[in-house]
Amino acid sequence: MRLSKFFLPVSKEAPSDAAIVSHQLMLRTGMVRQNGAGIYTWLPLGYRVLKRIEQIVREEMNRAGAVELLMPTLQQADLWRESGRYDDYGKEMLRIKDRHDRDMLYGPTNEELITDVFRTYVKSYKQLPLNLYHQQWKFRDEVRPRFGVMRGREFLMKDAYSFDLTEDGARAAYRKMFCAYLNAFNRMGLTAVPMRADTGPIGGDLSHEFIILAETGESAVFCDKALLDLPPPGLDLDFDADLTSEVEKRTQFYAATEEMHDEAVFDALPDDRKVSARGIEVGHIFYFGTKYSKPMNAVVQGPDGQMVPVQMGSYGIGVSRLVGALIEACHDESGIVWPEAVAPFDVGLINMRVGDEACDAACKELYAAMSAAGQEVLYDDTDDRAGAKFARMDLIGLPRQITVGPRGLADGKVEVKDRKTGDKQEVSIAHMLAQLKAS
Ligand code: P5A
Repeated sequence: MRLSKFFLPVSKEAPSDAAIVSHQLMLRTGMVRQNGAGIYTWLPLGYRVLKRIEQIVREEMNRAGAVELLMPTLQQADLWRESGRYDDYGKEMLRIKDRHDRDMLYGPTNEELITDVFRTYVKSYKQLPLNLYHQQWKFRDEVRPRFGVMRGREFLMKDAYSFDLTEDGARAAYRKMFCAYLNAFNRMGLTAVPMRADTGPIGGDLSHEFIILAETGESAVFCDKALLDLPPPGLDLDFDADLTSEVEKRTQFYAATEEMHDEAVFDALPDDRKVSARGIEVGHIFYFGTKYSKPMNAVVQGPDGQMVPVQMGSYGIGVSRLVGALIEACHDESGIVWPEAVAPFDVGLINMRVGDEACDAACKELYAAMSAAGQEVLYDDTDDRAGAKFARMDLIGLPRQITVGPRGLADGKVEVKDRKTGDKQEVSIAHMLAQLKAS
């Protein structure tokens, strides 16, 4: 992508109304544009990151055996009357009337809708277990939308719903999601800590939040340091196996959000293992049994011929919130430092002298070779000053920067900079092209 043809409205000034660094950086780098309280347009740079996160989540859900579909954003109120949540949900639910005066709502979550899909098609235990998920926009009329996309009103969520015949089956489904979540966040370059959590309006008695530790996090959290040092289950995990030990390996350590905090248990930990911090909730999983299937009559025939309400759980990831959370975790004084897996482009190619025949030709050749090798390149072909170009590349945080200038070119070399470490190396173009061809 040529920068001269891209749409990257960066600004020098830190916006005055953005209270945390991720919100400031998302506005400064032109990733999002606020259109109303908690409502955003995803501009091209931000949209690229959102799509990369969505794809990692998709791959890890699929690996764990979940099946993707897409439900609508607008729902009929009738389904929510069946479950009893239409009145319970309160002011966070945006209620709408259509032209026929029917009550509709913009979905804050999809338990009712998916239960309706399930009861229409699934009648026998032989079709179980089943886990269906989608990534769709939600609307919650939050009292205080803030911190940019972290607490929006319209936000993108991945929500999965599991269906099992028995409670044991449902708990096994819960463990799969627990492990898949750790792998997904790890692939994004994040350490997410699973913590016992309150179930709120979703319900049930078993629930974990996945928390990224960050000073600007909205919730106070408490955990055993030993939990932070554990590696994720790994992408070679067998999701058909019993995952009890994988989960227990982690749940044996104390970790709780403020609502579930047990002062006495935490105090008993050795001092050097007590972590009392703030965190960002990037995921939340629930087991709630028959809370929706019973009132909505989602029943299946068991092996003994009896009809029983299906056992359910639901599993959410804040896909758009993750963009902010990632920036909170990955930035320095010059701007964002994207982990490779979620970066909007892999490489920033800087032409120091646009219009110079040799510089233009070298950039063109490198751009073509990197693209052919599957790398996404943002090519700065503008005639801005060198200082402005460097500052902008640092600000938007692409993992690698390649600078092509007349001085290096005289020796057949370009400068390669690692955004994270700041390390710079002179590399021969011929060598780089040969490597790209071989990759
Ligand atoms: C689980 C999936 C649920 O809604 N039903 C379907 C369950 N859980 S949740 O915890 O309420 O939300 C799941 C995740 O969505 C993100 N999130 C938000 N992101 C941005 N702005 C918001 N206002 C917002 N509210 C929730 C969080 O990451 C949460 O873990």
